[in-house]
Amino acid sequence: MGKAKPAAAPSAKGPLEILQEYGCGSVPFSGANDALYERRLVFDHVIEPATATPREQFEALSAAVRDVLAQRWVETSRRHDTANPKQVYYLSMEFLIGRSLANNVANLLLSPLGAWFEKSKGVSLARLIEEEPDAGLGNGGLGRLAACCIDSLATLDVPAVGYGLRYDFGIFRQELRDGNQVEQPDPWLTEPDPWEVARPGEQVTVPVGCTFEVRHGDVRVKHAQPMNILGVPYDRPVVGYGGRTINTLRLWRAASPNVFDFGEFSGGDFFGAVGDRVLAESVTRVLYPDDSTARGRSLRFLQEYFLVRCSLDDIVKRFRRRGNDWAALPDKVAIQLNDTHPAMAVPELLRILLDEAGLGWDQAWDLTVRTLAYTNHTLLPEALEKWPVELFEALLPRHLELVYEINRRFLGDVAAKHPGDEGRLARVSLIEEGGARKVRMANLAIVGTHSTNGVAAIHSELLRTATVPDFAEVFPERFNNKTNGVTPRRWLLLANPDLAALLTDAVGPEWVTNLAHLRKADGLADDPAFRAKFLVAKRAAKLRFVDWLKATAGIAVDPDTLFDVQIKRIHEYKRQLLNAIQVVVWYNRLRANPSLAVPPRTVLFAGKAAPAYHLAKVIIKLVAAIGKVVNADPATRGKLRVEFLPNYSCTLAEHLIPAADLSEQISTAGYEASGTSNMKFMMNGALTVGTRDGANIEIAEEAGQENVFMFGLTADQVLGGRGWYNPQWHYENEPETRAALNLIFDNHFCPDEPGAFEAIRETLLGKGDYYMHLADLTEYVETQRGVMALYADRDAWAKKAVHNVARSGKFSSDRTIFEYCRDVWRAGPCRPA
Ligand code: 26V
Repeated sequence: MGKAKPAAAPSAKGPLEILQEYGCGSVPFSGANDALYERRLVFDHVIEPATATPREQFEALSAAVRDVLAQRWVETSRRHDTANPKQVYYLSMEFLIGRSLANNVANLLLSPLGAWFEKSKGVSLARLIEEEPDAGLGNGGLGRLAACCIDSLATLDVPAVGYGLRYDFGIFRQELRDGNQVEQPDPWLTEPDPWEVARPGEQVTVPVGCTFEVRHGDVRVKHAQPMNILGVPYDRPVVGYGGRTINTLRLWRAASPNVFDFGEFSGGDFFGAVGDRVLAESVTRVLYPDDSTARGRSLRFLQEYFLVRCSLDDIVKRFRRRGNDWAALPDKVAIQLNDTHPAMAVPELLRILLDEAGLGWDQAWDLTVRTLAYTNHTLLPEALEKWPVELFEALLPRHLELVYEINRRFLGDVAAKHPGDEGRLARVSLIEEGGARKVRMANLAIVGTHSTNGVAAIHSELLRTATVPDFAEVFPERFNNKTNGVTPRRWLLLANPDLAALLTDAVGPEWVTNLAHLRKADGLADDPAFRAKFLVAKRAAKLRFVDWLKATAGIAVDPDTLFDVQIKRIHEYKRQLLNAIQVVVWYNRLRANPSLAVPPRTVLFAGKAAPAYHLAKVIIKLVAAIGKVVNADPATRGKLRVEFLPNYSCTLAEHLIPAADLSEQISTAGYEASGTSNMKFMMNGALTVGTRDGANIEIAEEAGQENVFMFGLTADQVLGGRGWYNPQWHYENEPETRAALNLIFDNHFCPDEPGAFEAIRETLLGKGDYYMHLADLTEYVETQRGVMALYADRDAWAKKAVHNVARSGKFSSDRTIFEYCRDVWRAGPCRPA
C-alpha cells in the first residue's frame, strides 16, 4: 500500500526543501529555510530568537508559512484575471473558520515542517498551535458549513471568493458558573492576526439614508440626513489542498470616512461628529449570537446590508475590470446567498444594474435572477427573517422602492395565473401586511434568484412541499437539494492523525481529495487485524482528547469508557433534554440494580445557548446539575459519568469528535435541516444514534441501516401526531418516564435551588411538549440498551465503525461543492498551466 505525503514519516526539513521535494517550489522565493522563520523574530519582533515567547514563535512561524503561500496567492489571482473564468462568490454573515496554522501547513503539504521545527527549535508545533485564537465568526452549522465550502472550492481549484464580516468580537466565550451559562466577550483580534492582509486601497463607501445612533444593539434614526460608512476589506488566504489554488476570504470592517460629510461638523458640533465616527465602526463590532429567533436588532439589519453593499460593489468592480459586458454577468458571476442573511443582494444588484449600469428593468431583473442563488438552512418559522418596512424606509429607501416594484410585478404574474385567489397572493407577497408591515426575506430570496436549495434530501423536500408550496408551484425548476458536506482535511486528516494514517495505509492517499476512495477500506471491516488497528487509533484519539481536556478545562474523564457525545447549539428541537432524561432513566436503573451489566459510559455535552433563550440555559443547568449528582453517587461510580464541557468551539470539536464512540443526532424529525457534526462523527468512526431527520437519513442509507441506531417518530408521524399527542399520557403510563421526570421536578438534582427546573416541567407537561421528547423516550432508552450491548463486544463495534468510516465518502464538502458547481453555478476549475 502506498504512503501518503500528508502522513509520511516526519523528516527534519525546512520549508524551502520541503517545497522542492513536493514539486511545489516552482514559484520562486528568496531566503534560506531558517531565514523564513528566524528573520520574522528579528525583523518583525526585534528580539533575540532564543528569547521568543510561544506567542511570538506562533506569529513568526505563521508569517513564515504565509511567505510560502504569498506568491501562489498572487499567482492565483493573476491566473483568474487572465483566464476570466466564471467566478463563484459565497456571501455569508458567518464564517466559523477556527484556527488556521495547522490547516494551512497541512494544505500546503508542509506537515513535515512540524518535525523540522521541533528538532531545530526544540518547540512542538502542537504547543504553538494552541497560541492561535479560534476565529469564532459564526454561531454554528451555517457558519462552519461556509468555512468547509470555501476549503473545498479552493481544493477543487474553482475561482471563488468568500465574503463576510470582520467582527471585532466573534461568538461569545461561554463560562459555566454553578451550571449557569455566563457570556464573555471574545476579543479575538487583540493581537495581530498573521493571516489577514488589510487592503485599505480597495475600500468601499456604503451610503445609508439617514444618520442614526446605536443604543443596546438597536439603531435609532436621528434624522433623515444621509451618511456614509466605509467598508475596509481584510483578506485571508484559503489554501486549497496541495497549494495549487489559494483563494480569498474577504472580510469587511466598518469604518468612518476620513473626511466627515456629517452636517454637524460644518455646524460646529465637533463632539457629536466624532461620536458618529464611533457609531459607524460599531456596525462590525459583534456577531449576532442568536441563531434561534429572527426578532433581530436593527443593527443586524445594517450589518446585513453592509455585507451586501460592500461585496456587490467589489464583485462588480472585478467583473468590469476584466472587461466584461453587463449582459455577460450570469456567465461570469455566480453569487450564493448563505440563507436569507444576505438577501438584500436581490434589490442591491438590481439597483446597480438599473441605476449605475443604466439597463432597463427587464434586462436588469433577468440578469439579477440568473446571477443569484439561495440556500435555505432552517424550517423553523421563528428563524425566518422579516424586516420592518419602517427600517427600509429610513435606511434604504431606494431598495424598498425596488422591493415594492419586484412585488408588484410578481403578484401580477401570480394573479394572472390564479385569478381571485387572494389567499395565495397574501401568502406569497414579499410584504407581510397587518400590524407593522414587514419584508419577508425568504420570499424575496426565492423570487429574486434562479435556485433555492435545502441542505439534505428530507429538508429540501419539506421546504418544497410544506414550507413554501406556493413558490414551488410557481417556480418548480428553481427548487433543488444539495446535501451538506464537511472538509475531510480539517475533520479527518488534521483532527485524527492516527486514523488518517491508518486509512492512507489501507487505501492510499487519494482519499484526502476524493473521499469516495475510503470505500476501498469497506472490506477491511471483516479483517480482525484491521479492526484491532482501528481500535488502537480510536484509543490514541481518546487519550489525546483526555489530555487536552484536562489541560484546558481541568476536567478528567476516563478513556476506557464509551464516549457518548452530543455537541451542538442548545435548542429545544435538538433535544438535549431527551438525552438528559435518558441519562436519568439509566441512573435510576443503576441505582435500583447495582449489578446491571452496562459498559462504563461517559456522556459528554457541549454547546452554547443564545443569550436570551431562557429555556436553553435551563437545559444547560440541568445537564450540569445531573452531572454533579450522578458523578458523586457511589451507586453509579465507574459506570456512568456526565459532563457539560464549557465553550464549545471548532477547536473543541476537532479534539472531541475523533475521540467519540457514539454520535447523538436526536432532533425531532423534520426540524434539523441537515446537521454536519453527524458527518464528522461518521468519518471519525463513531456510530450514530439518531432520528430519521436531516442528513441522518442519508448517513443511514450510506452506512447501511444495520450500522446505525435509528429510532423515533418520522417527520410524517410528528406532523400527524400534532393533533392528538399527549405527553401526560407517557408520564402517567410509563413508570420509568415518570420516575425520571419526578427526580428532575422534585429537585433531586438541585437541592439547593428548589424549583430551578420548573420551566422543564412546564414545557414537557404544561405546554404539551412541542418537540415530542416523551413520544420518543422509551424507544430511545431501548436503543441505548442496544448501543451498550454492542459496545460490550468491542470487536463487533469496531466492525460497524469501520463500515461507517469507509462509507462516509458522500459527506465530503468536495462532493457538495462539485454538485453546486454542476447544477447551480455552472462553474468549473481554473488550474495553473
Ligand atoms: C439564524 C439566525 C436567525 C436570525 C438572525 C440570526 C441568525 C443567525 C444564524 C441563524 C442560523 C440558523 C440556521 C442554521 O444554522 N442552520 C443550520 O445549518 C446547517 C448547515 O446547513 C445545518 O446543518 C443545520 O441542520 C441547520 O440547523
